[in-house]
Amino acid sequence: MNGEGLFRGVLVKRRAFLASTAIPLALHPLRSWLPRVGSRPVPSPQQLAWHRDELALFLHFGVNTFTDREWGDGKEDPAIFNPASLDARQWARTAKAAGFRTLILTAKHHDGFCLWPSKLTNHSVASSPWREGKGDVVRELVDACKAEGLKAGLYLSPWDRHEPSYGDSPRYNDHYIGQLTELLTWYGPIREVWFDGANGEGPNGKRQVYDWERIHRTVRQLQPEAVMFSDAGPDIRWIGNERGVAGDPNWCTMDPAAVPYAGADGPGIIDALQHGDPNGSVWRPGEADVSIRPGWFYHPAEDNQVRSTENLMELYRSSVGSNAGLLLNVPPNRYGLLAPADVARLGDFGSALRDLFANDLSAGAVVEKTNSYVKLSFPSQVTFDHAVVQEDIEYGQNVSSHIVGAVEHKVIERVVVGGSTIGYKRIHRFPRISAKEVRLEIQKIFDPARISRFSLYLTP
Ligand code: FUL
Repeated sequence: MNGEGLFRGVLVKRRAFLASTAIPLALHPLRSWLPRVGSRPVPSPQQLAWHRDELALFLHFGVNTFTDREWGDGKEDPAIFNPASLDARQWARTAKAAGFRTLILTAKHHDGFCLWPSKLTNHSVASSPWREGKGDVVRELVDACKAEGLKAGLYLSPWDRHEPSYGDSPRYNDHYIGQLTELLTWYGPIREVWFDGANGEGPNGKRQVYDWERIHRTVRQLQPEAVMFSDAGPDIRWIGNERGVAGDPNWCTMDPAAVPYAGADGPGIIDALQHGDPNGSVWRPGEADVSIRPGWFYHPAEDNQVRSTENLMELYRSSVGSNAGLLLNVPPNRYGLLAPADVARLGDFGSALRDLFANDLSAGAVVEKTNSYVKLSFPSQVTFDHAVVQEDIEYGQNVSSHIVGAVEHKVIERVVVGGSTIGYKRIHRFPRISAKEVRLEIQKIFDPARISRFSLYLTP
């Protein structure tokens, strides 16, 4: 994980270590470093629910699945879309069993082919032989989510390489809002709307200018419970890479001017997305989108390149465990099913997550808690290799530096691991250690921090 191990292995005298924490927080010298106290942004109820969901499954599916490409050119014949045994319940069951809470489907990718029978184009499932032109993948997704108690989300690519009006900005913007309106009014609750910033030229040679303000307004009006994702939020921001790795530090707050619109390019943008901004005026946490395979769409040649369970666990630590959401792409194949290798891997990932976090060792400790530290005292030595820390983000994100220390022998306190931000969740992994006393020390803050969890685990 990024930044993990900053202080790993550093030995300090117990007295010196304790001295650094003994000062009441209000008098702590680092307090003068605070740029601002109070009125820090907090999450909306929808954002809070999104944080707690942690895991979402991304489903890239469409004509590219049948052409073996990543980006279609919009000239694909709808007749090629014909999944032999599409079963959205299989997607939802697999996701649920592995602990995922939301399914996000590419209702339209850059090729413009619509997985629902849009009234605004013929380039859709209505023109394909699948279910004799009466099929609707969005409907099947939504129904499957409902049946499994999951949330449904949709990706609607603004870049459309098929639609003739693309590039004629006002006309295409009307078309796009029309498609968005279909998706957000025909299918009941949609909980995440995912906007990609890709932006090209239309057949007229002009670059399309998207009307983001109108797009966001439309979503808010039609689905007030939904969170909107893009480079520029407004609710959830892109984490700045497609490797599933959040920045260190990673703030949920952001300066909206740093990334003014989806697809904005230039110096400092990736940095702003990776790290957020401790002084940012809006709550806009990062989501890490990453694929279980090399490509976003299913390619038979990648069947033996599915990420390992250990790699997925590492992704969990570098995203959710670094204060971001994880949006893991698992693309349906040409049958319209998640491929056997992916299903097996997701099952193993779910079990590994459950096994790792099944036994919270801190349950057996006497807990001493102040504003600046949490001390766990055990009746006898415990052995652990993970620490999970959470801030109560309902009150904002405030910690910018912390360490975990352990008393291994009577007089030596060892700094096990150090880190910067905590936020919704911070997971530290380190070589096994045995101790009778373990402390979380909050070193730098913006406002007084509320630590809601300090747990220890041992990899089974
Ligand atoms: C990108 C797209 O161009 C990729 O095809 C994929 O959909 C990814 C999630 O977003 O910007």
